[in-house]
Amino acid sequence: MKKHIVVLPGDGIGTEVSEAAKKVLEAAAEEFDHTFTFEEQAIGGTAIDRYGSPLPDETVAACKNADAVLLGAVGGPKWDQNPSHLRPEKGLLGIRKELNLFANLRPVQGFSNLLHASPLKREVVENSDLLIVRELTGGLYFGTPSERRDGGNSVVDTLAYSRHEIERIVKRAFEAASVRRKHVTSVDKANVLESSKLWREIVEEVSKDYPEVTVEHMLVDAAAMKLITSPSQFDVIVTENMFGDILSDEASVLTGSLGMLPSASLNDSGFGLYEPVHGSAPDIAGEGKANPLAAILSAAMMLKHSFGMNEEAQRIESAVSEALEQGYHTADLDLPGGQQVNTERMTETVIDLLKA
Ligand code: GGG
Repeated sequence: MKKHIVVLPGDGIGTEVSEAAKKVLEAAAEEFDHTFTFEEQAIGGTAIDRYGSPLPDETVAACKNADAVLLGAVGGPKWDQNPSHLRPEKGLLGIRKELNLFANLRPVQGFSNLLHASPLKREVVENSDLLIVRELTGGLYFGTPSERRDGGNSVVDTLAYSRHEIERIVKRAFEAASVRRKHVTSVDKANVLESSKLWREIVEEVSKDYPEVTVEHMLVDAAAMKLITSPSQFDVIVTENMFGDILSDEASVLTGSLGMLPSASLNDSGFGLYEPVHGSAPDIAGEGKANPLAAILSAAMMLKHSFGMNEEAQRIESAVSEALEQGYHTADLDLPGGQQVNTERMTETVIDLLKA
């Protein structure tokens, strides 16, 4: 199969981890006789510095012509004082909106020999295997107006959702649950927010089309607590944009490191952008210390979700698992007795095991 992939390295460790994922995709293509072509484009702070925009038109056009997009990370202190239209994050939110990537899938699955890498007790982390389905193109991150008023002394952000936006993400979650353990936890703040009340109503309506899937509603504060005290009670969590952003970072504690969490952001037709959940980690950028596994696992998600290459994706996931079993790990993971390696060596190890 021939596939054209646009790579958006972005900022900080984004360049290092996207390069690692690209190398693994090249190795998978070679192993399975596919032809993957890659085209690099700018996004985030790097794009601001180079082109004066966090999301240049050329980047959007290239992504629209691609079969899939691989992204590293955006952001960094260099651009922290920029006005909001020149923030790196504007590029990431913009590309999600441009490509209509409303469904963000964030699987959280522990690897057996990383159980003690989590600060949580082993019995809490064991058997945690959940999928966070985060709405990605609505809510507070996109609502207007979002502005300062009264000479900067007051501020407004808008949390807006339409029925259509809620329905399509909730359906995605039920579809996902129906091929997993058949349980959906819908997370909201319906005791306070009007948007959450509509969210809850729609979840109830959609659930009628999936009688085999059980559903429960949970307030976001309770969900935040249960995620790290009894994570095995969750199968699929569906929630709005900001709650999903926060809960998935929290859930990374279950895997031992934020550097282990991959994600897929999909539109209606299976087109997707794939990126690690972590950000640009400016404190370690350029030092070769970054954990490439979240980006590599995101590449595996690309093969599965956008290209239907399940065997190829499985091979990458097994190679990652095997590398960790053999004790290889980057500095973010505490694996006593294992071998701490840099980004490049971790990537090479995965590639060697993929080809073995
Ligand atoms: N690879 C993820 C990334 O770059 N995250 C930085 C960020 O701005 N995240 C906000 C979000 O994911 O909504």
